Amino acid sequence: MGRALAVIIWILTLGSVSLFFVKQWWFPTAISSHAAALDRQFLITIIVVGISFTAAQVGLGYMVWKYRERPINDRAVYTHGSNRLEVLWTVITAFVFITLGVMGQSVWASLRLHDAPAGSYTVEVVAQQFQWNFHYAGKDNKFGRTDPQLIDDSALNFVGIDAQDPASADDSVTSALVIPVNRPVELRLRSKDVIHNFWVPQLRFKQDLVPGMEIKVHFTANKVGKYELACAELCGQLHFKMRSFMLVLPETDIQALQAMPQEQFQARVAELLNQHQLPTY
Ligand SMILES: [Cu+2]
Repeated sequence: MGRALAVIIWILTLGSVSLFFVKQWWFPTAISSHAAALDRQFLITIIVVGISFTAAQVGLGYMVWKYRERPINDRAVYTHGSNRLEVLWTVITAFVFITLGVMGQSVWASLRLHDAPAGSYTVEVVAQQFQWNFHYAGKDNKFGRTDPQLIDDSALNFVGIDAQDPASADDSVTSALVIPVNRPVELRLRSKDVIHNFWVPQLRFKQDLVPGMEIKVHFTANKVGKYELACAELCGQLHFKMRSFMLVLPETDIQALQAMPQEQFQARVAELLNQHQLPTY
């Protein structure tokens, strides 16, 4: 029985590790400029973790095999273990994980802790149960004033735009995110109710939207197309409805959209969403 169990452990280990070599289920093709660095970091992490996992499971199988039950009537022996070994593998593990963390933090920080480059395209994102609202500044490049008191879902004023403010006259709000290709984009993320999470797998990052906070992230998308955008935080009963799309368009299309009044902007976005196909993966 002990031998069979050891063999099962080894087979399970081999099976699960081979999934990573087959790459049948893997990330969709990335479309952001920071993705290569992030994917490289992910690969390094998965290799380090994979080697540790394999070594631990092979060792486990070996112990199961070696100390299997045998038909001899030996008395059990007490062993205390080895403090030296305990310290050694704790230090090695800590060193490996801290090193991986330090290696990965520069990509992470470049998206979040540094200011977006000048000339970035800014979109204000307001998440709510259970929809996305993307607020665009329009041709004046100035966001109209918003006020939580003015939020009125029944009047479709989801982000509380103040119609009295002249800067808000050319603003638009859509449920899909529309951004230019090859130009830095800054998202200012906020939530009206609970924690939501912005996720486009092709961009290779996830970011929480936290009530009471404005969180900024920036990235550059480098491929025109339509991509799925999901809320990746279980945010309530209809969480599954928080699916939307991100459209990456040539700069000229963005300029044209910016110049449109809201109804036209929304109609054009709906049209573009129909024209573009999701990538297959
Ligand atoms: Cu959500």
